Amino acid sequence: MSYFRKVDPARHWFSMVGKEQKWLILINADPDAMASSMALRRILRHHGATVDIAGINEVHRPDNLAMIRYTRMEMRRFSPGMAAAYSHLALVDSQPSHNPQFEDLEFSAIIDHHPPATPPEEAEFMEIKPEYGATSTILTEYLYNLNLRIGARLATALQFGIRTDTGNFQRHTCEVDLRAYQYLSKFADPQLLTRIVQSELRLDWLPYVARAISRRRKIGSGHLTVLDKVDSPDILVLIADFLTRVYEIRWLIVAGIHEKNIVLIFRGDGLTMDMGRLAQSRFDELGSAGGHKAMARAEFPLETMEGGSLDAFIRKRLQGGF
Ligand SMILES: [Mn+2]
Repeated sequence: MSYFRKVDPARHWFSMVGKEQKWLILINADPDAMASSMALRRILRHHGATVDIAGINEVHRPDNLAMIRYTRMEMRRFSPGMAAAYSHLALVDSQPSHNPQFEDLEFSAIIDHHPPATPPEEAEFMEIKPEYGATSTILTEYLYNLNLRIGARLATALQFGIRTDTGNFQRHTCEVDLRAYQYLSKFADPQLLTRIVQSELRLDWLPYVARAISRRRKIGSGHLTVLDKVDSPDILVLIADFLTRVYEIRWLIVAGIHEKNIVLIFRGDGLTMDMGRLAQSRFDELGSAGGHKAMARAEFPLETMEGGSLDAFIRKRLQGGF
């Protein structure tokens, strides 16, 4: 049984890639884009071309940084002057109309899984498959069809790309994504994948984690921790997700101040308390609030707080809510 569809047009097109070609693969760097670019580089190099990868953005998320470090991916930062040094440009996991930095460039290849642009993009070789959860899935099909050996680091990167874009197969995914993931398991390094997935923290976030733990208090059947000012609401999300790992914590709220707003992150087991309803009933009138049973968020201007401490303010708003 064959794992994947036949990709003869791609095979034919790759067969025309030659030694004299100098390729630059452009990406808007996220795990799926990075993994896809690594796979395309593998294919183009196999056909003799020289290949570089460049990202138009800076990577900040610790798991994405871990992916770059542990897969030893080499990626440059794109600048408009770079393109002239290459004979061919490729774009993966994106389309030229998605970003002004791509718009004036002429791409020889575009491989993507976002909905096709209108009017359609143009390239010598183009494959856009919006039904797929990840571009990494398309590249896995190519590697399979070309019968190329997939190294452990590349296979792990592709798995991480598929996992990330499909939210661990919980959203926008199809059977081929699962099959690609399974096929990659033959070559991937599970320890390496775990290492990447678990790189969730940055050293400068640890003081927030310490504060969140020491300030945690019970509130009804749940828990509340209030953090004051944070550099990014991502920190609140990260701490909320981290605390849901504690068995006894059935639901919790992590609150903090970001710029001129108060942000509340709600996490629950989906059984004890409806987080979306709690957020909405208590905080919607102050700004925006909502979510679903297990996850919710509220955000409203700092000036809404009627004096006193943020902790006291939140407790007062929540009174009688559970
Ligand atoms: Mn993608």
